[in-house]
Amino acid sequence: MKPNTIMGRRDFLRLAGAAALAFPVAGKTAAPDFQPLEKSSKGRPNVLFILADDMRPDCIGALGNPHIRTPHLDKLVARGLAFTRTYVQGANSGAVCTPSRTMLLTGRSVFHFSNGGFARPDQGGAVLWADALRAGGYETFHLGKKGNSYLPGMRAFETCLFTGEIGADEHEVSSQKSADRVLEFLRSRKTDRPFFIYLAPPVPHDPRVAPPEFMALYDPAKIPLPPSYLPVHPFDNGEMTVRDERLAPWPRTEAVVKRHLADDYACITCLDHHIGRLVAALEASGQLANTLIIFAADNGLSLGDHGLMGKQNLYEFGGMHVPLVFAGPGIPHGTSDAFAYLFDVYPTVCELTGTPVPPAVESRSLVPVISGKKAGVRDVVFTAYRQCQRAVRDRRWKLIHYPLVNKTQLFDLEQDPHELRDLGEKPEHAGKVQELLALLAQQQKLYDDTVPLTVAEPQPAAWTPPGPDELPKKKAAKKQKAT
Ligand SMILES: [Ca+2]
Repeated sequence: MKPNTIMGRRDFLRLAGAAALAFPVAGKTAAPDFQPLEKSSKGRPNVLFILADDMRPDCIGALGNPHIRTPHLDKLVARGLAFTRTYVQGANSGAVCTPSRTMLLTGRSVFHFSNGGFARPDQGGAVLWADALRAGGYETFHLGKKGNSYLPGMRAFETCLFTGEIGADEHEVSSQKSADRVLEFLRSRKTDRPFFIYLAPPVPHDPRVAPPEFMALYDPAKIPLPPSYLPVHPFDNGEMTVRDERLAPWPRTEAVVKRHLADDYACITCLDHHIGRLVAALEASGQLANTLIIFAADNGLSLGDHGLMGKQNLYEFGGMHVPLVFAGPGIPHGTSDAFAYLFDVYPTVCELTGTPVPPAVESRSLVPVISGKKAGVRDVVFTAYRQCQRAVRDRRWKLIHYPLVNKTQLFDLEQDPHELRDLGEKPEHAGKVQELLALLAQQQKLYDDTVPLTVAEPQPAAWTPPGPDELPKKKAAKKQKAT
């Protein structure tokens, strides 16, 4: 998705500012029968964007998980629109957070920025999300983790706080202290401008600890295993011993996986509780009806699925599939199975707030779906992980290809949403594999992904886990650099 023109950042800000003055009300592409904004006295909705860190798409009660308690996210889902097929486009690093957040903050594809891996040095034309909203008349506020993100994108916010500066890097109190600081910001605001808050605490990222009252809510024995649970991944996906995968020993026992799930759920329920405090404060101050709230996560996570424990894979319940919920003025109620990329949030928020979308933004506004004008904005989703994994899916079929071991998986997601039955070697599906490999190559070309789908000397796909004497000690594992 290449923009037709690359407008300089300064030029865009000048023009965006002028456009905001000339067209202070949203809906530049809205149909006459769709009014995305419930106009306040100032005519623009506030924006509260909450970005969880490492959260699976199946960890919101209202979206079908009866084992987790998320009453406030449930309310958000009930009065909003959940995009149930939202994906991070890919990662050029084991620290999936970094490319994911860079895409969000720049609106640029992972294949078009240059922090290593397979990326190309093409970031020059980017207009940062904070700058776009600020030029559109917003007061911009950021509070999030500093590591594994995109510093220029965060520092572009008028107020940029890092969780480490307010004692919120400590995971047990991170949700609470982050919410406290946002409430302080809301109380102390002096401007008439609407706000754009970007809140990204390091939760439920490991170490998965929450205050005892939340940890006590979950008995690991009562939490079911993921449908795709396996003790060991059946082959080498190119990233078998990355930091996250070393958070649990091999084989992944049922007890260990359930413990990880319980801890993860406790951290999410704690985050949910503090989201509830923010929503209550907005309601008490009369601002809730005019505040667009968006909840998402920077990446997904495997927790025993397919024998994996991290986000360095392309399974549906793996690294790239994330939750995404919009709620607020003009947002209909329900769920959408339209394909979305997480970084679609940038142009979507622009359009919902009447802010011009910078030409350099490569993702797509979801407003045509939100407004009911279209069922979707793309037909396929393409995802990537470093040099070793590529995937493409349509509404029924999904192919994952591993170039370094020359292995291809094919799943019928209609019949097999948890990817339990690999059809890639079945002769009757050879045509479908070829069709999807061609579609994958087409998507690579579209986004300038130059990673070859075949290598000269593929490695054997068989894989044996490290033995117990090769495992890191528990404390050492926790101290490993976060991804
Ligand atoms: Ca993350």
